[in-house]
Amino acid sequence: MCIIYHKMFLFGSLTTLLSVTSAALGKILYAGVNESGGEFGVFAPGQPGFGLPGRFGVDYAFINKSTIDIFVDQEKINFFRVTFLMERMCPLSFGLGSRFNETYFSEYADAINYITETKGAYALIDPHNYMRYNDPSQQPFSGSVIGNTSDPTAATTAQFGQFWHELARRFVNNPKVVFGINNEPHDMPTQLIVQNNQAAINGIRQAGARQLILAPGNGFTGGHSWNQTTGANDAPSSEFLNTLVDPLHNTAIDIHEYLDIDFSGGHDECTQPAPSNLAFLTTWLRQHNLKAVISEFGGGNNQNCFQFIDDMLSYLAANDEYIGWSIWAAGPIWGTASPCCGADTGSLEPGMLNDLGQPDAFTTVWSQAVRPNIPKNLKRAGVSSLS
Ligand SMILES: *[C@@H]1O[C@H](CO)[C@@H](O)[C@H](O)[C@H]1NC(C)=O
Ligand SMILES: *[C@@H]1O[C@H](CO)[C@@H](O)[C@H](O)[C@H]1NC(C)=O
Ligand SMILES: *[C@@H]1O[C@H](CO)[C@@H](O)[C@H](O)[C@H]1NC(C)=O
Ligand SMILES: *[C@@H]1O[C@H](CO)[C@@H](O)[C@H](O)[C@H]1NC(C)=O
Ligand SMILES: CC(=O)N[C@H]1CO[C@H](CO)[C@@H](O)[C@@H]1O
Repeated sequence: MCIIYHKMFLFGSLTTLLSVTSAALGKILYAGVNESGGEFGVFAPGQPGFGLPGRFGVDYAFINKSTIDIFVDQEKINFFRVTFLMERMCPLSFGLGSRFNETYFSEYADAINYITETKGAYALIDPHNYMRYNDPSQQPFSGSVIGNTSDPTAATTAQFGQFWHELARRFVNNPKVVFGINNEPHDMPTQLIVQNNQAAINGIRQAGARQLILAPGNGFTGGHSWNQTTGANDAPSSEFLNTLVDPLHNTAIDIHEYLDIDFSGGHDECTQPAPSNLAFLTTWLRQHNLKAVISEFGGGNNQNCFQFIDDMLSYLAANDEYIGWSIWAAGPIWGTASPCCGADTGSLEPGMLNDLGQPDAFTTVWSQAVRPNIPKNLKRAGVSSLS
């Protein structure tokens, strides 16, 4: 309680004390939640193509507008990461590129426009594809790695650039979108991630879009492993992610950081402290004059995790290198399932129950550990940006 009070005072005072406090105080511009559901309904080992294209509102859905109302009107957050599946946006019969399934796009655009235009919040556009395309049946491991020139069935880096050019073109006049290049690349050369990221940035800027871009690294873009090899000896993200070129200087690093033993978000116990695990990343960001958004993190329904989440969000608020965060996850069709942090935690969708018939993580994790850390002075207007 004491800590919370202190933090509110600091944020409330930020504008008046700017010159005194800016060195010590970070500036979180975006705070919010993942809206997951657009990628659902395809997991079926051994059955590639299962659930494609899928049925809107049955196999997949993007948001519940009433939920968005609760988060914006009552919780005062300003940031939603909205997932979709590239195999639905670009059906396999079209291939990855600039030809979209207009039905799926319009369903997605309706969610994005509701968040941004009706509610005035920022929406992070998230192709939830692990930098792979053509077989989501065993995500995160199935599908050809984009740009793998040894795989004749793989989409090319150029196609990925065309895909982003088209997506950005369609949102070019919406200042409140943020472009997340891809969810959690892993087990691929880090140099190829950078090539694909660069193709996406080029496509977005060539479309005339000026909004904030988030670029992921390797190893599921984990912050704790930023300076480590991941997969089968793939180079650390820290060796390459600083080489991206954005002519508008409006690209930040996209980081995921879970707090359980293996950083997966699969366990209900929190044992990995974010402040020490992110220390290298923070220094690297500062050295390269870069910013980061933690677009996925989470913790289970227990006091220990509440403390770990509070420690993490306090750390992000205190370090200028971090400009936003969104917790995993709410979404309209999780039901009693748990997107993160043990089977009994439940989702962050307001008003739902967990698998035991008890209130879900919106009532527990969100109210105990997230709500007290929602800054009062989030960015409310203007083109999404680093400041
Ligand atoms: C949307 O959310 C509202 C408010 O929590 C709830 O009453 C309603 O049942 C939800 N609709 C769907 C389709 O889940
Ligand atoms: C496009 O999406 C709609 C809605 O899911 C689906 O009915 C249709 O078959 C899809 N078209 C293609 C070519 O996949
Ligand atoms: C690229 O494709 C080749 C041939 O299918 C495969 O052996 C290799 O593992 C792929 N590389 C990655 C990073 O997936
Ligand atoms: C990565 O950074 C951490 C924290 O600074 C440090 O303890 C660790 O030794 C570094 N690992 C490598 C491989 O450089
Ligand atoms: C840690 C975590 O919750 N990861 C999830 C990321 O999103 C995919 C797709 O919805 C889930 O399958 C993962 O479990």
